[in-house]
Parts: sequence; structure tokens; C-alpha cells
Amino acid sequence: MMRAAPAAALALILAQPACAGDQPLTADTQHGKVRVVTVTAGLEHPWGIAFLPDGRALVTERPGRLRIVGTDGNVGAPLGGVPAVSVTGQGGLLDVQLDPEFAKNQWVYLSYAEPREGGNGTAVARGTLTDRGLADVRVIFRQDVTINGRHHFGSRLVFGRDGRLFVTLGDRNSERARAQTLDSHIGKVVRIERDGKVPADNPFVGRADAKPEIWSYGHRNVQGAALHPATGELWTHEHGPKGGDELNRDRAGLNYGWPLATYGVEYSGKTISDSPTAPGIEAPVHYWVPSIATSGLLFYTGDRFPKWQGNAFVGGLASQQVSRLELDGNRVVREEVLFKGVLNQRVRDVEQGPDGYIYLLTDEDNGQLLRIEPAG
Ligand SMILES: [Ca+2]
Repeated sequence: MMRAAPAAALALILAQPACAGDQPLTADTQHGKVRVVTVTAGLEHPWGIAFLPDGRALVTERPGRLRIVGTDGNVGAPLGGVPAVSVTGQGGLLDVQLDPEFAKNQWVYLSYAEPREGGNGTAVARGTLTDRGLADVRVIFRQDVTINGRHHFGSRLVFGRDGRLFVTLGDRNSERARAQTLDSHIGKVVRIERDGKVPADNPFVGRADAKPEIWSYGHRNVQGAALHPATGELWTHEHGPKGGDELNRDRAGLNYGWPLATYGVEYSGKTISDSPTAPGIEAPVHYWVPSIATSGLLFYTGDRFPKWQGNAFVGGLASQQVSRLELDGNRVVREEVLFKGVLNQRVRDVEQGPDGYIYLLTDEDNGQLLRIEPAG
């Protein structure tokens, strides 16, 4: 008789592409039926995805692994060279992004909860992708406050059109008041050069009371970021407390309000801010009450879904959905909730593949990479 399969063997069985015989899920949308194809399953809490020029994808798993998923859905062994990460609560290995000149330099950026003496903090490392994994790995950014905590690490990585790197951060939950002061990276979006240096045109450069990396402030926990395809501006979204998730047009030097102005309340129901808006504070472009638990942001620009071009797609964790937002300039004019009751999985990231399809990562023990295609 065979012995019971050990856990490692089970993981191996799970980390296979979906069988060709599996019937893909379908979902109705305002613009026709779509198919939800499982590219692969068996990923442990995947967090971020970056497509390589050849169509394969780098995928992070929160417990600290970086893998390559082939176009056939086969999942490679964990790549070497990934920094040690603090796997606690929401912490671990988080986002992955390619350098704008990846074809030339093979540089890959990772964000993660860095283990430190006395706690942890969000960090960004850059390495060179080789056949054996990441080489010449160096840390280019460290959120400057170490917290012994499990929450609100951010963090998405997005390059501006000028080649500067935006890193979105969180307030670490216990430090919300510091989102309003400029003397730390708590509750901020920062902007750095590819080697971590401070761009000379950052909004607070030269101010003695401010960290020069800061791009914008008053953020709670930013887990979605993308460039608007028409304007090239950074847009972000962030988790509200109970209610008050926000989509923001994230501009230099501006205050996005947390915790002085929010549409949310404490989990206990207690008031946080008397008014959801205040002078000097940027109002969100869109907000959600109740919260959908936002993660992952895409502006769709492909040709597989012509009616969705220019729309924003926002993943939902607790809500197990994707929110499709139609924009008129910088205003949201319509929202459609996709995949509610269809996926029944937490959506961690939303990306567009080089093939023009939309890809989702699901935040589950047995997390999946899903491809959304038009059906019929
Ligand atoms: Ca706000």
C-alpha cells in the first residue's frame, strides 16, 4: 500500500496547469460573456505579477518565493536570490516589476516586508534576472520606520514615463497619525530613481522637515497603482478602514487625507473624521462604502476587449470581485461589478498580458493565475 502523500508531494500535484478537460468558468458582463481560464493553480498567496517580453510571467508568492510561470501554465521552481522576507500577517514577498529597459539590463524589482531588528518594514530590492535566479541583489529603498507589526505594508511598484519608480506604502496600522507628517515614510507614496537616489524634482526636496523621497501623503494602505494611459499620471487606490476604500489621482505633493478625512469609520463603528472631505485634502476620484478591500489596479489598453479600453479595473479581496470603472477624463461615470459569486476567491492583482487579455491573481492558499477572455 502507498503511504499518504507528504505535503511536498501534494504541493507538486497542485502546481500543475489546469487540465485541458476542465470547463472554464464564464461570467456575464454588460459587454458580453467572458471566460475565466485557469492558467495555473497551486500558487501560495500570489501577490504580484510581471510579464516578461517572451510572454512568461514572474509571479511572487507572499511566503517569499519568486517563480516563472510559462505560457503553458507550467510553474517553475523558486528562483534564487530573493531577499529574506518577514512572513507575518499581511507581510511577505509582495510586488514584482521589470525595469523599463529590462531587455537591456534584465533588472527586476521586488517589494517586501523586510525583517529587521525589533520588527519589520517595507523595502524594495533590485536584482538581475539570470538563468539561476536573481543576481547582484541590492536594497534600493527602506521605509524608514521599523514597526513590530503585521499590517499595512503597501506596496505596489510602478514606473513613471520618466523612468522614476513609484513605491506605494502603508501606515503600518499603528502609526496612522504619521501619515500626515512629512518626517517619515509612513502612509506615503514615494518616488525614487532606479538606484534608490532621490529625484531632484520630487515635491519636498530641500525642505528640512520632510523626507525627500515623498511623492504624496495621507495614505492608509496603498495596494494598487498604475499610470493613466492617456495622461501618464499616477493613479492609486487604497484600503479604507470600515468603508472608505478610495481611488485617487495621485499627484505630487498632495495630501490624500488619511486619517483626517475619510468616508470610513473604525471597525467598531466609531467616527474617524467628522467630514469625509476637508480643505487642502484631495477628494478621492471614487470611493467604496462598504469597502471592497482593493488590491491591484489596471487601466486596460488592449484590443481583446475594445469596449473596455481606457477602463480601470480594481481587484477586490474580501469582496471577491473585480470592479470595472468607466472614466470620462478624470471622473468615474459608471461602475460594473465583475465575477461576484463566480470566482469565490480573493482577487489580489489585476494585470494586462502582452497578449491583450486580462490576468488575475487570487489570494488563496491554493492561489490561481486566471486569464479573462471574451467568450464567443
Ligand atoms: Ca483620502
